[in-house]
Amino acid sequence: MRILISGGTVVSATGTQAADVLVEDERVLALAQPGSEAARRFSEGARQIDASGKFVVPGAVDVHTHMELPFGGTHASDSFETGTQAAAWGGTTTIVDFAVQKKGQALREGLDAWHKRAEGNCAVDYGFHMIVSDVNDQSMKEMGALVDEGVSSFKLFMAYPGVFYSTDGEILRAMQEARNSGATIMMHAENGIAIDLLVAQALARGETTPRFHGLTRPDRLEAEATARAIALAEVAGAPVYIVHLSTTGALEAVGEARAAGHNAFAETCPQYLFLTSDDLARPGFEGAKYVCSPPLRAKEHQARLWRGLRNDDLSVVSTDHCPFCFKEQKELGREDFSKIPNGVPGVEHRLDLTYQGVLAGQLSLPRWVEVNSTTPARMFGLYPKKGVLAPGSDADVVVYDPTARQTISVMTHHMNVDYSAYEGMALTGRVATVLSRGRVIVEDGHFRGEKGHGRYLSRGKNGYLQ
Ligand code: DUC
Ligand code: ZN
Ligand code: ZN
Repeated sequence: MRILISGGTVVSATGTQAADVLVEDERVLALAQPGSEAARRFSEGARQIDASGKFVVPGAVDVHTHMELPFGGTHASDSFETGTQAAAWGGTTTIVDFAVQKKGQALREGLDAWHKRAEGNCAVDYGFHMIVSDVNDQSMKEMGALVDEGVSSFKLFMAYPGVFYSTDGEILRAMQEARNSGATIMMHAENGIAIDLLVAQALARGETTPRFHGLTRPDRLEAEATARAIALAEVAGAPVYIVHLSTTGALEAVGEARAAGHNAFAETCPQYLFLTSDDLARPGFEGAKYVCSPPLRAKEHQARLWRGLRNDDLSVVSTDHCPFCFKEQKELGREDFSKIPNGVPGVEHRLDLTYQGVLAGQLSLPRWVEVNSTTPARMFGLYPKKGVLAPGSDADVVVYDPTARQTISVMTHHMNVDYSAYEGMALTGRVATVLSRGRVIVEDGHFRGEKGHGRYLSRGKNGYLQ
């Protein structure tokens, strides 16, 4: 099967060029000069996709999703089936989801359970990180074996005492193990012990509405935890990747560590670039739609996050996609904000939202590709199979229409959740066509993929440390 994607502007992390993309079976065969003899010969018998006036970019890689995550007595509302279809609609052709080790379980048990949920259900390729909730002799022994079989990153939590939380000693131990096995530790950096006190005090004062979720998780406690996580990583001699970074103070801690030569990395998410604490304070219970952790912050932080994306102190945009329906699920916390399941839906709109940053002059086009595709692929051991359009790479390709207009709405999105955090937001730019391993899975406003097309990805080690 041959596909020729012709007439478009190919955008990579390093620049733009007018080029035709030659796809054979599941792989990119070559990039060719438009109208060249090579492209002309290849086109005989090939299916043609006209990309004139459009960008042709490597499929986006979302390294932070939570399909079906059990949280607060319920489960994230997207299954691997619905969530990966929504990802495909938005040009994301690879996800790396978080398998969860529950307390008392082996890492392997948690990983097996997530394999069962995903296998045969995904529309795009998928891999796993592992959430470590129990740092002990056994789980530390298992880490190296999991790295060898393609699970090369492990998330620890400084928040959620009693659930996912690890002490500083446990974190240091896991980082030492990561240094030895070549794993990357991903950190949820919020001081959960201090936060739990503030939450209890707020509830005792009768402060129960969603905006108190934000007020009890102050940005200083993210900055403090981020600096502490980096210090522990330095002591262990291990790399650290700060997930869902949301504040200026935390970004400064990452920037200082990087300037000093440490292997500190960080991602942010569209919700921190586009939504604010004002959304959490919407009247009535509406703010529950915006409850996630870390919480949405004051608008002042956003300019600094965009700058971090430009100067690489923020290397990746991921979504932390963790949808809960407003009715029935967010509802669990109507009388008590601490019972609102944490998370916002977002897997479908990362490329489109960050493209608004390109239009606003916040990101260059190549940087847009780099933070959404190339760097996440490299950071999590998927490059150059994913994250680039080059001979031999998987033919995960997005044809992006930079002039199309759309308005985000629950009425038209494909995520299995009954609201959009971006309802009514008017955007310029839209995904036109998506290929996953050489197969067209989205075109002309139709989903043409299928459940089970997505394959499990055994990942290598962090490509920035090889
Ligand atoms: N934050 C969320 O908002 N949801 C799931 C877990 C997390 O850390
Ligand atoms: Zn987290
Ligand atoms: Zn998360």
